[in-house]
Amino acid sequence: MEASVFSPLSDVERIKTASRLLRGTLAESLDDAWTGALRVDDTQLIKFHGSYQQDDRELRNERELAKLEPAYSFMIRTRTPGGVVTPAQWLALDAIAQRYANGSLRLTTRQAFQIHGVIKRELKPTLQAINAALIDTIAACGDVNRNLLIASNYDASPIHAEVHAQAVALGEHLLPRTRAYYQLWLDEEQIAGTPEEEPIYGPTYLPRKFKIGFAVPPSNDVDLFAQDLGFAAIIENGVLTGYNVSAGGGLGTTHGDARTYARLGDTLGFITCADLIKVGEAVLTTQRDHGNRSDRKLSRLKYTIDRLAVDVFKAEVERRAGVVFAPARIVVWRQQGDRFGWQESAAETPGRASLTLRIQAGRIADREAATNLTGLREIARIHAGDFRITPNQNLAIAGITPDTRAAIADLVRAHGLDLHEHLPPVRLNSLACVAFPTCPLAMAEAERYLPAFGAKVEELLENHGLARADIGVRISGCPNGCSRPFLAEIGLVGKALGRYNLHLGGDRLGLRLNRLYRENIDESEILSTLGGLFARYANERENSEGFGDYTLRRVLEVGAGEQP
Ligand code: SRM
Ligand code: SF4
Repeated sequence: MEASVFSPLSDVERIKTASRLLRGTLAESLDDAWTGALRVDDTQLIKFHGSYQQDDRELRNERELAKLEPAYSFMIRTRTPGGVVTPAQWLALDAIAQRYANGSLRLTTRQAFQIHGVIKRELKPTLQAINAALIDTIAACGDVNRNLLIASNYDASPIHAEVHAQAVALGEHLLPRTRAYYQLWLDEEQIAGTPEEEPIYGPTYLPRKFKIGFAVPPSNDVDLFAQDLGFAAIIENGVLTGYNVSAGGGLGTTHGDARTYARLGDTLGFITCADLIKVGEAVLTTQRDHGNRSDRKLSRLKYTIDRLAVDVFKAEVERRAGVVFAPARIVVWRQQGDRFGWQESAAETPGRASLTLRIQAGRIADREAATNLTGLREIARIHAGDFRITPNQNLAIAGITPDTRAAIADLVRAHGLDLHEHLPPVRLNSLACVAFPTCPLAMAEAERYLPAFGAKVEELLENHGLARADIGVRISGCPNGCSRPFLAEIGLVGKALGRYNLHLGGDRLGLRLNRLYRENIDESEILSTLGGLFARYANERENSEGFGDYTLRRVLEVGAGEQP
């Protein structure tokens, strides 16, 4: 481990250093019945355990006037690599959400579950219940490698399953080794004098969050180039021979801070499967030792790479891994997003089918219009396969047996889970982050705004004879970009309540960053701007030109060789 050259260290570095491998004073904070909050330093440490302290932002003023502390509660995020859970695990998470949280499940853009609204005294029982279902939350948040994003449809071919298994092995290798999680939440005894260390991370972990994705081309459903570290599976003569490796992707920015930017990963080259873990660890430790530990706005791997220069970074990874990158193999990307509806069985699971459902903004709840949560509970009771969260906040019911197929289809219809049969493409391929009321960083609505905004865009498209246009729309409540809006054909990025920056020009494959087109505009201006653009697109597009490509060519007028 090499000493950091950055000074002064950020406060989070001080907290990690003093934490005794992520323990801090969490035990004392949890025992303190006088407040619903943790001690300030512990609010940073609890992230590594898979939870964030939040408060209901809509109750802030009212509680302040009543001289009450904010309505503190906790969000818990699972570590579910590739988003796969069994029906029994689904039922357990559902029951946990009813008993301890706000009664809904949230599917995330990184194939995890989030539950919101857990109060402090119920954090421990909630985490115990999650672990009893054989799911954990270790490293789901914090300055460590996060939940792995893995190409969905992993039973589509034996290759998908192989990639999934190799990805999971890398994820396990990169898990923190501290026993703090087990001692704090699961009552494991701490044996005095037992040495404990973090062989990969060291005592201060990484400078910042670290994200890995695995794609199986031609599908880029994981938005591979938005990841700190990306692996694109290379299949030659029907065999998985290795991966093209990309590094330095990341989307978070800060309004008005030109030092921050969204960036796509650079392709470093090809490695064989045998070198996957060595290279994964080398990229992570290079970032551990060279990342900025002074200014957290500039500490992601993308900034480290730009500071060092890609070639220097690549040479350092090769030195650490003892692996030389071969030239990258040619990869053809043909699709992004999810394949909705029924997929018939793959050869290795004869007779079994899967059904991918549209879940708007990933929220599974019972509402007057549709009882999605109940429907999925009923399905979990009879389903013999598993459930898979897609990287786009949707849900696949995978491995459906012939004897349950009709019953599952009936339940899907009865509980309004059949949006994929009714919504036009523009509303199937949209994402929205959580934002209000729980996200402390939200500047504008996202999840709660998506259905209404989607309906208005749908109407606009219909008015211009574009009802079937397949356009990707993504809304984030702030420029951190949790719904990956900077890759969208139409991206809305929150600026203030009811106001957004409008970004245009992404492609439909997640291979190009979009550009800021209009700043700080409200709904009426967004819709009138889009209406005008749709009218032009309807008349001026060439052949099957996508909306993002069209806006790049005719609206943003980006010339060849000058891609954003
Ligand atoms: Fe995110 C912070 C939600 C995917 C970039 N993100 C947050 C927090 C935890 C707010 C906070 O720090 O207190 C949000 C919690 C909201 C809530 O109430 O639940 C939050 N992020 C989410 C989720 C749930 C969005 C969703 O609607 O699905 C996604 C959870 C993923 C998971 O399961 O692990 C989520 N976040 C992303 C992605 C997309 C991705 O990873 O593919 C990004 C952009 C890619 C990237 O990391 O560059 C993303 N989230 C951020 C950032 C900006 C990081 C940066 O480099 O600047 C923050 C803020 C931060 O870290 O300081 C953030
Ligand atoms: Fe919160 Fe911003 Fe992420 Fe949305 S993009 S969940 S508002 S941090």
